[in-house]
Amino acid sequence: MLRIALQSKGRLNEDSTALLNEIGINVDDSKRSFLAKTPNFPIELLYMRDDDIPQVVSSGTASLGIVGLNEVVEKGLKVEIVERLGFGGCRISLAVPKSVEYNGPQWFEGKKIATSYPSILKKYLEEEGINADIEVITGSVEIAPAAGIADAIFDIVSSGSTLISNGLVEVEKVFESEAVLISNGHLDSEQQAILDEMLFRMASARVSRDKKYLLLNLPSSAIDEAVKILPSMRSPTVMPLAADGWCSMHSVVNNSELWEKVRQLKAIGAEGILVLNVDKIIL
Ligand code: PRT
Ligand code: ZN
Repeated sequence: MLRIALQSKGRLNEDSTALLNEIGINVDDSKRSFLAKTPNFPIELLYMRDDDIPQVVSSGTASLGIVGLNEVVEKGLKVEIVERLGFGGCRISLAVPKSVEYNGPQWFEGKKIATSYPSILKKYLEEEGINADIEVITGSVEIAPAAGIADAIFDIVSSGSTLISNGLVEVEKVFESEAVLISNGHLDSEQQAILDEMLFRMASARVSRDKKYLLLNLPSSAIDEAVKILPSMRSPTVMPLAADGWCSMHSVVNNSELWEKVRQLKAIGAEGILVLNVDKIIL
């Protein structure tokens, strides 16, 4: 049995649950309790506030956790980053009131900066050789300058609209974050095998996301040219059609290249092109 700590509610909850479901681990979010078992996979889900996840993983209460890299780095506890998960993307930035004349990081010298991420900010200020006061605030950091609590803020930004609506301008992007899978590195062999199975499924799911399955009819004389356009996983599948001189070709292509491939295939006589979503590619 492997216990995984997840955010109970908030920005990462939905995507964390969706990731587990995508890799075939059924999570019934509607009926969940603080500690929930999954019916078809040997893991236990521990739901909690994101701030507490690095601590419960580092202490061994949970073996794994899904949390923002920002929380992991801020807490500075001993955990391993097993995998970057590609959701929950954001940055932690310095922002100043739009009325000030900003002239680079030295502007912050002697200023007061409000943040919920004092340790990441302290490291940045040290690296830049800036002396500034750090005012730790746990919520609504963006109102600090207007409320007279601080001269500037250091906070999470994603679309940037919260900054704009509070009359602030993002001036330094200090830290890039996304959701990560963390471990305390103390898994027994059974737990490691469960984690390996999860990572294998995640890798397959990730590869499948960008792929499309392509089916088309082609004059048999154009097979060689079509194989050059569609290298596929090994080589495309070719099957004869009932009509003489024609074949059907099946292949998997990157979504980003789809329309270019379609154009090239049409140019060599491909017809009846079908594009299907790929659910899973097993690596
Ligand atoms: O209750 P709990 O403690 O579990 O949750 P929380 O309120 O501390 O965190 P939550 O759910 O807001 O965020 C969880 C994680 O999501 C963060 O630690 C980040 O890793 C990640 N994340 C991604 C974000 C954002 N995007 C984000 N936009 N966390 C917070 N925000 C805030 C931002 O600070 C701003 O105030 O959302 C607001 C809107 O952002 P804009 O730039 O889109 O306007
Ligand atoms: Zn939190």
